[in-house]
Amino acid sequence: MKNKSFKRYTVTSALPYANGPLHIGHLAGCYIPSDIYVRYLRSMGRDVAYVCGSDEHGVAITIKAKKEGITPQEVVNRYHEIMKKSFAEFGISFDHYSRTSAQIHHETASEFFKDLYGKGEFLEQTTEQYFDEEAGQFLADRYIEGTCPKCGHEGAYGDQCEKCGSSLSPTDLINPISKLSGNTPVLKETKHWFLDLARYTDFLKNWILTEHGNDWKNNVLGQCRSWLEAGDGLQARSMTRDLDWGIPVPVEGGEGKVLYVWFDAPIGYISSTKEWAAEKGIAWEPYWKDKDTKLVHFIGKDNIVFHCIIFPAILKTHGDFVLPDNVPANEFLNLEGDKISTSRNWAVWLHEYLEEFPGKQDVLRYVLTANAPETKDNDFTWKDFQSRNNAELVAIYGNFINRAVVLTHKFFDGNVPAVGDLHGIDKDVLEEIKAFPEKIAASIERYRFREALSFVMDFARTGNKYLADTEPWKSIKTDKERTGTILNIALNIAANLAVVGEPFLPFTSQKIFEMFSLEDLKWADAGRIDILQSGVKINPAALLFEKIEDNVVEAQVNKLLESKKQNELANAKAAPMKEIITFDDFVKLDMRVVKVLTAEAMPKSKKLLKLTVETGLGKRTVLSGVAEFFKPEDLIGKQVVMLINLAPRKMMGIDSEGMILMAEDKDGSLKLLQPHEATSDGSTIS
Ligand code: B3M
Ligand code: ZN
Repeated sequence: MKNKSFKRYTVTSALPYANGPLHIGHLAGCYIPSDIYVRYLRSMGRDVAYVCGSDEHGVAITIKAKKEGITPQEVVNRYHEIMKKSFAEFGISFDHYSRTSAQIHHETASEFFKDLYGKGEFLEQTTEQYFDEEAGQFLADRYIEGTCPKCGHEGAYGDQCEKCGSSLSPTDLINPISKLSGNTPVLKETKHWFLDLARYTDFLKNWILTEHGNDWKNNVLGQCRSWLEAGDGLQARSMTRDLDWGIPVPVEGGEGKVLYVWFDAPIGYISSTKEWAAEKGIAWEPYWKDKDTKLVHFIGKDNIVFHCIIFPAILKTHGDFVLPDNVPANEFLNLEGDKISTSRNWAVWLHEYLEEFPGKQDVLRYVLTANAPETKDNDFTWKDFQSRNNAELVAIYGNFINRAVVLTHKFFDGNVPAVGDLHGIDKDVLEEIKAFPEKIAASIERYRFREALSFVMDFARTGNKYLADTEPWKSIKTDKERTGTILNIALNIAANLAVVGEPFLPFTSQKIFEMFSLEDLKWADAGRIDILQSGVKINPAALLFEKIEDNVVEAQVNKLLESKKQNELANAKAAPMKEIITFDDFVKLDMRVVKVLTAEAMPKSKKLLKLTVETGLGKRTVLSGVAEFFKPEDLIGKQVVMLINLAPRKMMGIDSEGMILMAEDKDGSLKLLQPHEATSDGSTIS
């Protein structure tokens, strides 16, 4: 709702699947944006519930468990803790972080299902679903892959296509393959409970396209419009699955079936709020049922259908819940020009980042916000990470704060100087200070965090320019009072910057507050030029940012390239077989075990070694392209396999009389073929 004032805010961010660690795509997609928004709301003194938790059901978890030979509960226990730790380390300031394997969530999701079931909202349908006869189970969601009927992407899952965002059913897939056995599945009857989404079309069209047609992001409206206005309309979607991991279907006939993960997961926001409220000893209902509550879901674009179509339909049907006021979904972040991929290890993992850049969480928060994929997919590059750190955080933000503090210690022994007569330049900068907080707030309120951060950086530039223009390091020589005025203003700009910068760079603002012995400053304090009173003693300058050298980011790029190479190797297929030959063709080949007598490098060749070998029929000279893989001395005395009746070839003026046989590995490296024990030179191979 435009400009409606709200009593409280319930802010959610997508529940991350507990099947792997977090990477920069997670932070950029929804966790940094939601954290910026919530920190700002708290600074504005608003009543906020910021809830999240681990998404612990679904096939992604059971596939991981099967792959590692452990239980799904063991998988989620591991990653629930890892993710919770990463969120805390990066200052993602949830009020509560729960998990969907928690009892309270099972109860809450079951209650929702029974409520819809009791209202007759489900279509109970027996349909044909894909079944893997070898694995003996139905294939739900990520257990089955195939070609997306909408965009042709060959890795589409049974419930959605990650490439075009389409929501799918397994039977929509072209050329479906079971991820369990690799076989083509068969169709088999099974009963499930379908949400007849078509029933909600009019309500959804009005609520989304009319009520929110002007305040939701275009990328979100575009996806919703494509579903709501699609020719075949909203399709009924199954809200249950033939799986043994998840929340048991709580109605007659539900044995052996569980709730679809996307039915229960968004209800996880409510369960998390319940847990949080119980711990605080307050009621949870106002945060989900009071019309004066603003509900905002922060997600990535692949979750739009679940948060804008399915979950609101469920909330609406339940009847007494508020609907999201906004769903500011981000697009995807790519890495060095390629899609971030857990399976290909093409990612910057948060735990690894912290090992390699300890204390630099704010640098990553800054870069991921400045480059956030707010309206289109965007790309993270280490070069950009380095240049933003060096040219913006070090050279502007940090340099300004540092100069103001260091000069105050140098010229005034660390005491905030008094303000004397104001010159024109002082009055101008004080006016500018007053305008920034409102400008930044307006962008945050509209979920434009990149824009808001650019205004914060402009604020720092203003401070930097004020010092450069007033040159207190010069004025001190002739006019101490004037210098004091300048530094007082500069220090108060720094204090203001810490307030408006806190949502984006919380760790840096904390350091500035400590330098100034300031606590509990709120957004309302921003714009004031007397936050730091004259005579107050400030602490020594703390290091806020430091230059990142070329070799550091080069190492990161090389690490990615190495993981790409390893991944390509792991997935590379063996060379295709050559055309079939006859036995008569084979018997023409005379392969023998031979012994290497001498070996030497060939001048002017990086690849060739010149060998003399004992073939059992006499000595031969052979040139072999193994110099990149073997030192000559490593070959002498070894028995190897040689094709001895290959016509001699002149190479570099030398007749090579035959060929040493090698195994070429996927990475192109050559391996010797040797008898497993010594044998006579000239032993025939057949
Ligand atoms: N677990 C995250 C994903 O699709 C999914 C979000 C649930 S939010 C209720 O990557
Ligand atoms: Zn697709």
